[in-house]
Amino acid sequence: MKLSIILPTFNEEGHIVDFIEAIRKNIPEEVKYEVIVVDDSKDRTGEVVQEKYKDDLSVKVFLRKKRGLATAILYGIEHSSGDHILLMDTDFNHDPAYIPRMIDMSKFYDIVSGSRYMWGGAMKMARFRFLGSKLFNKFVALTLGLNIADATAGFVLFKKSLLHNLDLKAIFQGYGEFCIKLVYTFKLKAASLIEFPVIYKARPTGKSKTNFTKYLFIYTWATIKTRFNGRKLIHSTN
Ligand SMILES: Nc1nc2c(ncn2[C@@H]2O[C@H](COP(=O)(O)OP(=O)(O)O)[C@@H](O)[C@H]2O)c(=O)[nH]1
Ligand SMILES: [Mg+2]
Repeated sequence: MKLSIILPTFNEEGHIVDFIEAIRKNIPEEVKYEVIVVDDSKDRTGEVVQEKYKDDLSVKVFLRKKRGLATAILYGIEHSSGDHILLMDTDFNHDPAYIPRMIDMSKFYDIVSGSRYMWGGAMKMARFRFLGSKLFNKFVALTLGLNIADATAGFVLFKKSLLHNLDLKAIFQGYGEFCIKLVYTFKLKAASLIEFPVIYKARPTGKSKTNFTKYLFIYTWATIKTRFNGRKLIHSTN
């Protein structure tokens, strides 16, 4: 396995090096990996990573400096060389301590997906956001026929070959709604998926970029569109 860990960053200067170090500590010795940072920050997140890892070929940094979470992730994937992709938020919400067990599970499943809303999972934040997001995920599962508790965590390890013949430009648009479209196309491909419980850790520095109410509307609309047009996200020709 070669693992490409894609890290989109926006103003994560205060903890990004600690985060990358925590990732490296948790990758088993026998696993080859690369860390790909795609930085759009106004602060010096990308530059700090560049300086720290200038002699380390396993950490690549792209200073994109234009907003867009989903397009940043796609950019990282397009510049990756691994056969497996791991997507993570860079603020410790997604705890690198889970990486070893995700790698283990990826030997048996095409997709390994962190879940806040199954037995053992949790997210310690405003109750309104937790319940809203949990309920929204039930709506996603029902609307798209996905047997999944958490389609929007975005903490996911999958085989890169699953991206073959997907309309990646149409999937990776906007903010976190790409997760819903991606998992839907994976389901259409009959890929095997396992969810495992994750507990979100608190972000050590900086601020969340998610305006929950705004994104609830955007994600709901994306889910409805996927229900009716999702099949078009897979090209039938190649
Ligand atoms: N490259 C890039 N990363 C972003 C952008 N917006 C958010 N992120 C990153 O996306 C991840 C999730 O953002 P966060 O603010 O933690 O959202 P929350 O966990 O939903 O509160 C973090 O790693 C952010 O740095 C963006 O426009 N560009
Ligand atoms: Mg976060």
